[in-house]
Amino acid sequence: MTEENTSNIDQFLANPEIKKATGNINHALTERLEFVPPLCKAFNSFYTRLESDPVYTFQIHPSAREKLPDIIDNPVQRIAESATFPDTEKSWKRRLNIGIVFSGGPAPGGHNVIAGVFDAMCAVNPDSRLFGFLMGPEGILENNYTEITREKVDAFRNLGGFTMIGTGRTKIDTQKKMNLARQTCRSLNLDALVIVGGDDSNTNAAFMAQEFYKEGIQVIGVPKTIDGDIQVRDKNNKLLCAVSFGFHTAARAFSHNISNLCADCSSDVKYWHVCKVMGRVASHLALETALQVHPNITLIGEEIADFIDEERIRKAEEQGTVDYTAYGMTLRHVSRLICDGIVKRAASGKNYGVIVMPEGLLEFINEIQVFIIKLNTIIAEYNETHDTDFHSEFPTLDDKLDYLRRMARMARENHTFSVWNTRDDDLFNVLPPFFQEGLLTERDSHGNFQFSQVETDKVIMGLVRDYLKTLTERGVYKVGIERDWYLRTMENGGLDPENYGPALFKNYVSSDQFLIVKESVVSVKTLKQTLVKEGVIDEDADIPTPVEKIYKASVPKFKTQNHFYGYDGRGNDPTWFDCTYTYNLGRTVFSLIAGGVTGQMAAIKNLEKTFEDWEPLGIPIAPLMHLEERQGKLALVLQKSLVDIESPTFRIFSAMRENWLAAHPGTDCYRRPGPIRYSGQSEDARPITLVLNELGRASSLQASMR
Ligand code: FBP
Repeated sequence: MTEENTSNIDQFLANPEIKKATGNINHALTERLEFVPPLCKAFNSFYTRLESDPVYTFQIHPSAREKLPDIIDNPVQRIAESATFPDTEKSWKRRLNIGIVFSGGPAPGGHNVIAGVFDAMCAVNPDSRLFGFLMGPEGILENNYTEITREKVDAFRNLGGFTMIGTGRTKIDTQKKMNLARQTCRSLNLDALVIVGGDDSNTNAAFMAQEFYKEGIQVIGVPKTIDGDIQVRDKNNKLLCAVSFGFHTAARAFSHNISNLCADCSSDVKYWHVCKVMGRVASHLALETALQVHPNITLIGEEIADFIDEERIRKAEEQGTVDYTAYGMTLRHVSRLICDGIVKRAASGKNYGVIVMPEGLLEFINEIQVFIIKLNTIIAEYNETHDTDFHSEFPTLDDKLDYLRRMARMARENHTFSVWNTRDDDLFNVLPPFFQEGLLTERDSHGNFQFSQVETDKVIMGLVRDYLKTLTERGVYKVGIERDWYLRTMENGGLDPENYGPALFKNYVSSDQFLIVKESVVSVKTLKQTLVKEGVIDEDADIPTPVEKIYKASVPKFKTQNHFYGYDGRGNDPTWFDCTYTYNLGRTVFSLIAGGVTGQMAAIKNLEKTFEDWEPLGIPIAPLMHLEERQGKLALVLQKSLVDIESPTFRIFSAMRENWLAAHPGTDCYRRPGPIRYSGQSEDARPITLVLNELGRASSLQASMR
């Protein structure tokens, strides 16, 4: 570049209009930063007061009582508005040092949690300080933090991501790590530590609350995860927290994109868009996306696991045996369900569509779940026995397969019990290598299987493709031919449609809109044979060109495009619901800290109702724990909530499924939820899952449906 050019471009860049057009600050961002979420009624006045609520009780696991003795009997704390607070005003207004950390995957709204804590804290005592630990719990262990200032908070209000302080998946799970965390808390003179995370991180929060109980460092959890699997009910099924934050935004983001795919595929009618949506285990995101978009096929893991094949059970009973494979679906069965939908739509001329499947689907397929558990155990045992890391010892897939093969062989030769036997090895070796690799992938620090690393969609769609090939060969998978087009094509070619129709189509007389070529016609050769047999052409005549054209239009091409919706949605700027929910969660956190409690999770009750009914509260974490298999051992963790297939929402979804498949002539039932908004309530006021459950409950749909 010449000197003259350089100075030209410099002048150009200095132009204020160009600066504005190319700058990082745009109108949409400024508006977002300025949005002020409304506050729950409880936060109307300066003070809040905690009120223990004995109405809510929990089924306590004995192991939780043993391990978390000082926080196990914590009650639910309601947060109430308080005009005056004479007795404890002094302690309430004391100068506080609070630490906050994000843990696990990002979820839209995290910055507003910080903003809520910060605003409430500063309003009460401007000398209080908030420290953000950097890059997740690792920041606590390494005393790596930043002081959160108003400037930082203002730069991230209502914005997605966890960019302000970052996040990470380190687990504080050993005494050594607990001691490091204690040192950090002491060095910053922390009064309270806030852990914003999912089920595992809130589990961590409870253990830290117990550990720091005697020194008076409070630990408060915040329910974060786009997966939507933190939902809390008490022993009597009373709902305390309907959903974790971030879920709504992620689902809306996926839905907006997937609805665009609906528009795409129904325009050029040539693709099936296969959309895998995040949700490590639970299928809440897939269900909400289905309700937002009405895709043609949606798989819900919890339903697949619940399936019972009555026919197999009956057959086994007749033979005096038990068929365990009759419970839950196999991968093959799932693929057949999809094929069924595809074939039905094709018959109505719709050889395109949208499929939504949850990332964690494999968890619900028995045969795969068994592999996951066995491999979890093998990897954990190897690491423990050899004090090393399985994945570094066996870096390639071949190395890993070799190790498994040796295990199976030893068990066979020595006649000993082994988690991995020859049968497992044989079955595993039939799987495609990319899938084997996925199942052997490294577990996260909490011992969770990393579903996002497995190409679930590829596995299932591979089977779908194979079976569709068989159905094509059998003449079952065919594209329906529109009667009008058939008539025009024949007449334009100078042929009598009435002469050829009954010979060519199996429903020429009965159907008025879409005609299906006979099953016996699966090639040009069989087409000719059929036409000759039906007496419409002579043995030595050629197939008339229009007839061949019509036949070719009936031959389906199965073309797919795969999409993964996850990281994009969890980095999205939050919806009105999540902006408001998280800002109020932040306020709730501060009230719990000021009220002196520990081992509580900040929550908002009545999220399923309209905003006016929202009630902030603290939920004790310890009583929510149960035992779960982690890294080959039973561990005390917060229980994940899965999709309840008896819930009104699921029942309604299930009832609508046939409509959304739209395997009939006419338009599809796609819904356009539109882009995410943070202002105005309308679409972004609440997840549809919550709305339907609430409406169902209110109209006692749930009871009547059972
Ligand atoms: P959290 O439970 O930590 O919020 O994370 C949820 C999630 O987004 C899952 O939906 C997904 O399977 C996983 O994180 C992906 O994790 P990673 O960021 O490690 O790839």
